[in-house]
Amino acid sequence: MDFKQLLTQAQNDLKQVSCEAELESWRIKYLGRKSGLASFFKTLKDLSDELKKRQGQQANEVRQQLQEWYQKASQQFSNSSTVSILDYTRPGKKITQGHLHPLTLSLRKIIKSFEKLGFLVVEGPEIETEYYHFDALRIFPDHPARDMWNTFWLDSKNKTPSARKTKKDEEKLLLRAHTSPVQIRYMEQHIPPLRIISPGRCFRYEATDATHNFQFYQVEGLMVDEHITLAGFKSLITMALKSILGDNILLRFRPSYFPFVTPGIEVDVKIAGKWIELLGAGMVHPDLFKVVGYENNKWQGFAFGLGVERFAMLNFKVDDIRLFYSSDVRFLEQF
Ligand code: FA5
Repeated sequence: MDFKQLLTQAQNDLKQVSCEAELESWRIKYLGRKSGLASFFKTLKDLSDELKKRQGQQANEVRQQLQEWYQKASQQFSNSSTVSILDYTRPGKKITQGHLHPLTLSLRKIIKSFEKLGFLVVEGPEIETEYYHFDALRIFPDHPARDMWNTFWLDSKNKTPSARKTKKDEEKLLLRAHTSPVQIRYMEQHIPPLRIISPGRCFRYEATDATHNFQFYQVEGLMVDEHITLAGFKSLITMALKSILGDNILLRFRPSYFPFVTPGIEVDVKIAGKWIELLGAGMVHPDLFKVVGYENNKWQGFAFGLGVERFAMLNFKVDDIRLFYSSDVRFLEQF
């Protein structure tokens, strides 16, 4: 086989190659399984030992040379092809942009409207002790009102003895079913006047329906000062709710019962001919002030706890609370 001629021909052919497809044909012709060189390697075994050695070596060198040329050329094509596939005149790919969850949007709206009224945002733990969640709020063991908060109790045995620093830490643990324990935690640490809201997740061991979920958000509110009245609360909450839901809403204040307020009320809003309960509220029970060590008879306060999902349902006209937790993109994309 004339290796010299083969190399010259291969080199000349390579000069004509102008795209990747042509280079591939070139590779098949000179390095492929059916190439002249490959056939030559097959005949090598029939030659004498001396010829086999000499010609075999030459053929190997030729193959190496061809492979080198091939690699160089294919590298050039891959460099230039990245440039050629970029067509700046084509319209770009649409990037789908993420956005906030409707509950986050509602929560932010509620927080903003209370911040405008001078309320400070504070947080409390989602895992609570029986003391803060029930006893300090006058919901004593065996009190029928405990049934109002269907509770997820936690296995507190897991708590290590070193983590139990005080008597209160030995209490049974639970997932909070309302944000009211934050009232006690905050008042223990601060003296009035105070004005706080506390947004957060709550959990209830109950069957779900269109307006109830086992997990939901509440925003707790607490204002303590001298000369606080229920009338004052009514005007403040009306102002806040109108700024969140619009000036045209109709509100209804109903008497209700919660052990930690006296008197207790509930506030409903009328939507599409139906009254929907938005929040529970009332004047802080004087026993709570005793529990946190406030001076006798000096302070009054009001507290409220509102359901964020109910707001989101009204705001976005969603008729089933469970949709917020479904992670269904078809639902979420609408906000
Ligand atoms: C309470 O949880 C009281 N802590 C509220 C309160 C605070 C009263 C301060 C007085 C003073 P209630 O269980 O009614 O009350 O819940 C308050 C609001 O949370 C309800 O009006 C409702 O909007 C919302 N909510 C309650 N349970 C659920 C649930 N399962 N799913 C969705 N929202 C709920």
